Amino acid sequence: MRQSHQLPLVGLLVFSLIPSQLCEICEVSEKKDINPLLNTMINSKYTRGTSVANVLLSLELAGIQNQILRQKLIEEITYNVKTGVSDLSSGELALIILALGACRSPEETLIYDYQLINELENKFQEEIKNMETHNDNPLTNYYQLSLDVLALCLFDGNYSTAEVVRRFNPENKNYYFGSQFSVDTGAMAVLALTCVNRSLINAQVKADGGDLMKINNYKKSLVEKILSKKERNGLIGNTFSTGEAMQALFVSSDYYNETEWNCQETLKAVLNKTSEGAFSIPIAAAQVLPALLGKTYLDVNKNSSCVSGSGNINISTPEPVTVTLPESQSPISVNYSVRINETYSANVTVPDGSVFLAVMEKAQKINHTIFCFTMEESSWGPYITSVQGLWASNNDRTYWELLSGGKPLSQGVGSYVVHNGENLEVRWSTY
Ligand code: CBY
Repeated sequence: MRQSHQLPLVGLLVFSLIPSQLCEICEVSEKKDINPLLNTMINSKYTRGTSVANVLLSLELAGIQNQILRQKLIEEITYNVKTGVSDLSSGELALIILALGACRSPEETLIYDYQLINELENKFQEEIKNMETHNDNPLTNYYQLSLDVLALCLFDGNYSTAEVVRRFNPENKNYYFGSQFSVDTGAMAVLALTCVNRSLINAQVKADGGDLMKINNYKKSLVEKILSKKERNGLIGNTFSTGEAMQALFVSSDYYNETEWNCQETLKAVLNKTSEGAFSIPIAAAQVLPALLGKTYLDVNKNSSCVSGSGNINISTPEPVTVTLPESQSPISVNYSVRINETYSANVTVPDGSVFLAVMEKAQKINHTIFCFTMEESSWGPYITSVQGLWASNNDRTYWELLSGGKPLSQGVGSYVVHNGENLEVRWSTY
């Protein structure tokens, strides 16, 4: 009699547990939803300068079996390594190590053939040295320093835990651009600190108790800052930082409680952006893909190959790329300004569908003295390095900020499509 009363109760309990358990599995259910990302990565040309390592890392983590593409990417990386590791920034090298070493792939040997860990140790030291001589400013930035620590930690390189503790305090200015916390940077730091944390625990060094506690506290505070950047639509920071924020939150579930983050909502928001074509450059697709499959960069040195939960995704026949209609050539006109202390403006006419860069090029033709500029190729496309002969500098934390209607853009000059009547600006700024 008693038992028969309890049975429905037990049933109810089990039933009520199921939904919450399901919620913890936060990855795409329909594999076709990630096809736009795969197509972007597969169909790209991968000429020098694009972020090949990022794409390879992402494909390996996703368990994508496309040997032709894999070989192409590995060739490109090997070329980069052979022709000059010295030309690579610390973070670029860290990404190469992560990509080559991902999931026990046979290419891991390249890391040791070319002594890449050793090279990275030196580059990390140079970053620190630069901070000591240049007012705490690294050669690159904290996103790259985090990648460095992550790669050194995952591949048994040398780094000092004390240095990590000294540098990665969440109040450090390098986590911020202006007054804004950089979600991308914070997320990468959480991944790095998680790795350091785990290896300290594994090593069971008692004297490290203090460091361990500090690293835990840093992580907690960074996770709070990341969660405070949650938007109403579920994105964290912006479209392009959300995938990395998800990775950071996946490895930090002990640091926030269930009510603070609805992973499904974030996943849905990212999938919406994916279907809108927001991740249309390879690096954007590569950075968001692992999280959609429930993976993180910490899975890189798992002892098995990185097979996704529901088996390998085999994409020998990718879906055809969506062909964008030819741009209508009807001209549009925008207002373009360069702001240093004064503002220099011009009305510029460009074909409809043009990107920011086209506006800058047109303005330069109109008045070279005022609108001349230089740029360099980055993994995200062209990055503006100087305007009117005034150069951005990492040592001074200065850069040329892009704005529309007074608001900072979340895309670079090569991607942002301008609109008729828009007020575009490049502004001499500090971060
Ligand atoms: N990657 C890096 O080293 C870059 C790290 C990163 C945090 C990066 C964003 C995040 C990422 N996921 O890759 C970053 N940007 C940094 C560090 C910087 C600074 C670069 C100088 C330095 N110290 O290394 C700086 C100057 C603050 C910066 N980004 C400027 C800009 C603007 C560029 C304008 C120009 N002069 O050309 C711009 C356009 C913002 C603006 N309104 O001016 C900008 N960044 C943007 C939009 C972005 C996003 C790109 C998104 C896109 N679709 O194009 C970004 C993903 C990224 C690249 N920056 Co920065 C951030 C985001 O929106 N989520 C490692 C290396 C190995 O690849």
